[in-house]
Amino acid sequence: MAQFDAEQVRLMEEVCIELDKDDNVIGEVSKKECHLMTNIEKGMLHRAFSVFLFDSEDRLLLQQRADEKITFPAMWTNTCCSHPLAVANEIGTDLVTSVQGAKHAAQRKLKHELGIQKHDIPIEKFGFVTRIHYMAPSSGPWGEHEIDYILIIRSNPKLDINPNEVKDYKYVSQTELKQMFKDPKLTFTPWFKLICDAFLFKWWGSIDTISDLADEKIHRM
Ligand code: DMA
Ligand code: MN
Repeated sequence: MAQFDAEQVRLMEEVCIELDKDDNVIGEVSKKECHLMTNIEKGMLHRAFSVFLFDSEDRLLLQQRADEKITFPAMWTNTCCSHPLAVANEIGTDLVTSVQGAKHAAQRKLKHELGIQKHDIPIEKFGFVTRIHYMAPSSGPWGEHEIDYILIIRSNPKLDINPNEVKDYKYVSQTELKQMFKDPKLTFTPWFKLICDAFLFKWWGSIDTISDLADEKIHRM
């Protein structure tokens, strides 16, 4: 790990939630162990969340991951992604409590990555839409294999960017995002592309009534 950023190496010690393929909690495992392809190839799966934050002009806040990130560095992606941890207010035992846990984790990481204060992102303003199960290799020994809780929120937050996490950010309309996808100089995270291709442009335009589109399914992608 000597070649990696010390702070990102430290964060690899976080304790993630290990799952079976139906999203039942089966254990606790370090972020590092969860993201090694050798473990993923044996079926190891963990819980994650992805936030899509839209401003009052219906633009989506994107971030470009920092060069320091160990997985998927420098790629453009949705507002914020991370993992609910195996701690009391983030781990859940059924779908209702797991969704609540993902929202608490989202508040924690929106603050850590983008400096967004809780009053700009109150728990009750997050809408849960669905869960996505996907696997994607990154570079070297690293990859992702997650059940990802998709959360949507409307807010015009004040930002205070953490450069160890985020290299750049941008608010985009649907047209601007489609233009970005055509730019060969830009790269995007695999989960963001999957979610855009399957769902995002259907959700966009219904952000304030997103719970009407919610389901209890786990979409295997
Ligand atoms: C992991 O995101 C979560 C998903 C949905 C890929 P991440 O690599 O940005 O996690 P962290 O910010 O905790 O490093
Ligand atoms: Mn992960």
